[in-house]
Amino acid sequence: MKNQFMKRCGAVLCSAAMFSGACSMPVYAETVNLITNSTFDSGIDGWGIYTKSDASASVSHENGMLGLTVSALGSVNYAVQLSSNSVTLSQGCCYQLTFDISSTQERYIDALIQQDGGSYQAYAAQGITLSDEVQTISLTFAMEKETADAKLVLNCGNHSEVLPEHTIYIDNVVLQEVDESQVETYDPYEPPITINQLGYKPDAEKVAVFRGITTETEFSVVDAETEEILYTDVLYGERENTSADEINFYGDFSAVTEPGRYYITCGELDASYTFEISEHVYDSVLDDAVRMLYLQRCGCEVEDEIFGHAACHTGLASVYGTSEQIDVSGGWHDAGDYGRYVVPAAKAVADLLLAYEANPSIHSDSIGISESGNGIPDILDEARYEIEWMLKMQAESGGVYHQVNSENNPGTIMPEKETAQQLLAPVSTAATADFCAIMAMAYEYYYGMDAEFAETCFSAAEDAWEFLQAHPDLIFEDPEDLSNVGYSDSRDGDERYWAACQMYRATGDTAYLNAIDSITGTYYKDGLEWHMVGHYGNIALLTMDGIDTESAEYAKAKEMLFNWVNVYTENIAETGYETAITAYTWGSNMTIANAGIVLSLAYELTGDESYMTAAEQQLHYLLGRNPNGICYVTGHGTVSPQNPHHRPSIAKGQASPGMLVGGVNSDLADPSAQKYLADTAPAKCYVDDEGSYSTNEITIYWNSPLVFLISMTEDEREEPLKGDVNADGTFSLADAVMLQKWLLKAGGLTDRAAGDLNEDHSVNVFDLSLMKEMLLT
Ligand code: 9MR
Ligand code: ZN
Repeated sequence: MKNQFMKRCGAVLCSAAMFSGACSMPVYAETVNLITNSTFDSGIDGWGIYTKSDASASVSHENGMLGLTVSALGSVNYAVQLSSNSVTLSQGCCYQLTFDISSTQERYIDALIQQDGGSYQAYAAQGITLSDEVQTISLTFAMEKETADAKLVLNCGNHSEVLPEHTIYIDNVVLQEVDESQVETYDPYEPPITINQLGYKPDAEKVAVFRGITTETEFSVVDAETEEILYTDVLYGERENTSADEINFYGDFSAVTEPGRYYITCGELDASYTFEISEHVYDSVLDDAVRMLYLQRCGCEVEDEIFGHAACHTGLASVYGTSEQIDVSGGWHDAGDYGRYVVPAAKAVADLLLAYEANPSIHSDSIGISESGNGIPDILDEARYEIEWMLKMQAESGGVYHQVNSENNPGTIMPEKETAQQLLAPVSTAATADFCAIMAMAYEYYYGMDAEFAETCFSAAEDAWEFLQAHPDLIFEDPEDLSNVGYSDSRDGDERYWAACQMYRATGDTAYLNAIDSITGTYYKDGLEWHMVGHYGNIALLTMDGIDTESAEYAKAKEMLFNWVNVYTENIAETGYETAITAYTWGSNMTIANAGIVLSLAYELTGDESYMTAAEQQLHYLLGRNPNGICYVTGHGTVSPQNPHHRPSIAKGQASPGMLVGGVNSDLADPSAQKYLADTAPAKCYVDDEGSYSTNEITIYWNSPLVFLISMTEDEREEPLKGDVNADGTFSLADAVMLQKWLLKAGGLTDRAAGDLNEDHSVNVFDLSLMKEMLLT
């Protein structure tokens, strides 16, 4: 077991002694610099520039360096390219590129080793933030593709920054073959038996996915405390999983229902990670996933031992194209960056409100946010924090500003350290319609606890609605001179549909029903994503009290939802890890959570339990039963992301808890993904590196569907019996022993929530002393 544990710590970036495509030569040839003019001693021969027609740049020879002066950035990152002479790279060999670089202007560029001709594919890539200080960049890579001619290319065009003319200086460029042991690779441990690392509810279907099977035919479930084999069964369902490039088998242990801690063994394979069976397995990840939003709060002091910070981004923001400045402080930072955008915020808030509606008792008032203990479930307090910010984003016209952000993203600093002027983008109809839908929801959800606030929200929704009617054709485009923009959405029919559905649900007024009918495109009635929100409209109708279930609107909403239910069900039957999707793009973990939500709604509407099982399978994927064998939520499960692309986590040198990362993305859309995943099977394209924003970033609207999914799949929450950490129904010495072992990292807790005796939101040594005191008296 010890050895296995060592291997399990292998989910790190390391120098690859085990690199698979090993260099064909026993010892690497010689250290010849493949760059012909590397020191620019007598000129810049051998180097060239390319500029797209909308860009402008020139090269010069200055102080023994090459200077690239960029006067116009053009529209794309490769609009200005500096490139070296052509070199031949041999398949299976390893190379190191080093160079010195600085710039008169702080900015971002990409350095690529790219095919010279053909498809211009990248063999290696690195993103670099330049400043006037000279940095030595070093990039080591293995040439895994066929032998080909290549070049060093620096993409110095438009990386979404507005920049004045500046000069980039480069010197001492060396590209040479090196020993393969110097190549950094990403070689994480892949557990042969994958399970939901958090565990399973007693009555859930429980199926482990196996790989690397040679002769094994059976598996066993072992009690982690007693080491006793409790259950043995046969493996079944051999299946070729092409997207993960492996053969899968399955082991069903649904028959094990007794609460406890277990692991699975199978012949010579490494045992699975230990997991729990308990009614409360997802309580703590749910609480943390909501609290993550608290940690994303902007504009107020955030309290947390590690991630707490003073109020940030509190200055007035400038309204685009005017001299006006307004207060839009508040809300949540969207993601790993500090922008605040209405469009993705709407998805996040909708998910939270729907999560609450789906399962009120599961949402406690003690997750550790400022409002904990105020008698209102924290999830509603947290959603309201964002709603109040959204209210500030509404202009007098009723239209809603699309976003607020600084001109450039800051470095990896805590938010209160970013003091740059905040800029508001113009009003967009997508943001206005999303806003209208959210305010109509807020009216409904908060009426009972704060009628005045609810009325404020409703009147804001009406103003937004008026604006939308007055601007049927206003198509939003990001102004060209506004940098750092995101979430552009010029197709607003789906947002308008959602707004109409929520306004109808809030008022019962047939005028809104007519508005629903006037939106005919099927495309508009689809999607639970930031840019496609039609299903939120469908959900509003399908779960509305007193809706006419015979109506055309209801029928259409149901048809739209079930179109996807059918696709998902087919995919689940065919994919190795019973996932509802077959292609992995940016934020695939959200797509999987969304699919789980749709499936659980199908269960609500039909009572067919197979849909609920299918929904739970999506949760199992997110929490560990996946080709990478990782629990994608930080701070939960046995192995979870350590290096998310998230500024506070990078600033503090540790992953902030409760964040669902974007997950597998086979498009390799960032330099880190390109560097580490070039040869990786599509369903495994994920790298736990802070540079991988296309696989390892976090967002508010990836966490929110996780919260919604858990709320849909989990049963109602009963208050745990205080102190009963082994969940055997009584509080006894055995609980103190379990807690003590857990504090010594020598075992787990079956019910963590029951251990928080002093209700300080953490389970620690103080709870143990309290427990001992209680047992002695
Ligand atoms: O989640 C967004 C994804 O759907 C897009 O494909 C991607 C590229 O445009 O952008 C994602 O959103 C990012 C946003 O643009 C900036 N903040 C971080 C977001 C998550 O990566
Ligand atoms: Zn902030």
